[in-house]
Amino acid sequence: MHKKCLFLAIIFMAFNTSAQVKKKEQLPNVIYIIADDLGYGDLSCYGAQKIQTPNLDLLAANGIRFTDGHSTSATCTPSRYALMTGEYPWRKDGTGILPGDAALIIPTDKTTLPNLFKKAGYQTGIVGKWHLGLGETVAKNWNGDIKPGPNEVGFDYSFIFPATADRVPTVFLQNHKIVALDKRDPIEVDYAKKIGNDPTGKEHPELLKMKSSQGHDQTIVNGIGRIGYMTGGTMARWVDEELSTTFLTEAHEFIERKQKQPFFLYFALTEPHVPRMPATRFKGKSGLGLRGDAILQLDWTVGEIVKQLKELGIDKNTLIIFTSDNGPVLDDGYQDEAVAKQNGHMPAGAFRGGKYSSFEGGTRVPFIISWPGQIKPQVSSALVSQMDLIASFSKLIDQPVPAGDAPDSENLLEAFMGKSQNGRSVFVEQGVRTLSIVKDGWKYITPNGGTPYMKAVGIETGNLPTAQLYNLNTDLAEKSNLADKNPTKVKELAALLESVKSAKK
Ligand code: NG6
Ligand code: CA
Repeated sequence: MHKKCLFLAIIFMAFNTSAQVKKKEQLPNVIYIIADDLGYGDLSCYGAQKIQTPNLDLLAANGIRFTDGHSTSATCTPSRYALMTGEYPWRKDGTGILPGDAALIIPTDKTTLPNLFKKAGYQTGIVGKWHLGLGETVAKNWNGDIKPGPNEVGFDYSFIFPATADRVPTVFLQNHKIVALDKRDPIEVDYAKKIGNDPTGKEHPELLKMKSSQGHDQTIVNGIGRIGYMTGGTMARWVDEELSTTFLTEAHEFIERKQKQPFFLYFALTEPHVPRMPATRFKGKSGLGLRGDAILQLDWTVGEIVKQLKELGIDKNTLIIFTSDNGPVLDDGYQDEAVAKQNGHMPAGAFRGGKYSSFEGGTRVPFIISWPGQIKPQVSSALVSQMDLIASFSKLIDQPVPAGDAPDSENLLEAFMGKSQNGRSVFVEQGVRTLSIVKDGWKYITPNGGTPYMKAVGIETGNLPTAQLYNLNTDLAEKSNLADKNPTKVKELAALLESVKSAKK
């Protein structure tokens, strides 16, 4: 009897482990690629005529091309906050565009997109732009271990830059440390006052290889004026022309190392954010100036990743998501001829506004999902957002989200797998100063006293002191404000927005 029990127990254990192993084998690798400031109209698969993006076109042709895919916000930090936490960023103070010395704003004790994967047994890594703060305080020692950061919110491995390409410190961090830092030349960073003796763009414009059109006149690094002051770390400073290939090499190496396990890679590209300074071989290639050249570099980079997956024979077991953190902008503070060489290119496609805007151009971005053999190629009009990935992947990898975490993330797995065209029924979009709400194609923008037009960047913000109501089903370009004609709808959506805002989360 005793022996029989033991025998059964062994059989049971063997069966159980083999079931577990099988399950793990079936889990797809996931690569989340997020561009910086890439607009809906910037890719040829989204209708761009003046620029060709063959690699992304192929990804879209083999997967789902979403036509109503969104970031939550029209700028970077809040949008990435929502992706990471599954929570609308406007619920939390301090989620606006962060300076390069900000403290970490992602909670370390809640579910995040990477720690969801990690819990399910994935190897998790981030390569690229971070912009969610580092360390416990603003004043921090950049020369020791810098934490908490990506490694404390779920990434086993990180190779990042702290904020944006135009903000100091212009260095890479590998896990907790600045790469190639010489202890004899320590780094200091200040956003309030000049430190050290490095020239600034303001005092020495003659040293600049690309002049600023607004701001960007503090410490000069690699001939480009930055936001913020830094001193030291001379050897560790990046060369902008090498930024993208450095990140690509890191991404390649991560994939190579982890190819045998299920992995989750968050690959945050820096194109086409300012300063646009692509590798020399892309310069002048698009005919649209450096912004277009940066988009060519971005497209090539994605192609190189797809190529590697095929070479390793893991392309069929790898799901790729490609999207952007917010809408596009031409002149974002440097004289890089983005406007002069626009040549009829429409970076936001048919949509009004762009980065910083409450109009659709602010948050409606390219959104592509590909998983060869598993997802049927199609175009989907489902309303989906990056914030929904936590709840959706939770189902795909069978890893539950603890109650109360990722409160605004909706399970849209069916839409993300191309099995349904139903997405969210309600979505709140965040401009710089104001919120809008979309339901059944109706969009209500709350009244706002901010400027209707940001002259420096040439973008309509969507701010108006009175209510705006658009019917996106018939008026994608938000040209016809129906608020006066349809006060009932305005009232209904205003009340709905209030209820979303006050929902206990
Ligand atoms: C703005 C910067 C802009 C860009 C943006 C953040 C100026 C004049 N403008 O304040 O260049 O850095 O912040 O972009 O400094 S984001 O994509 O990270 O949100
Ligand atoms: Ca951005």
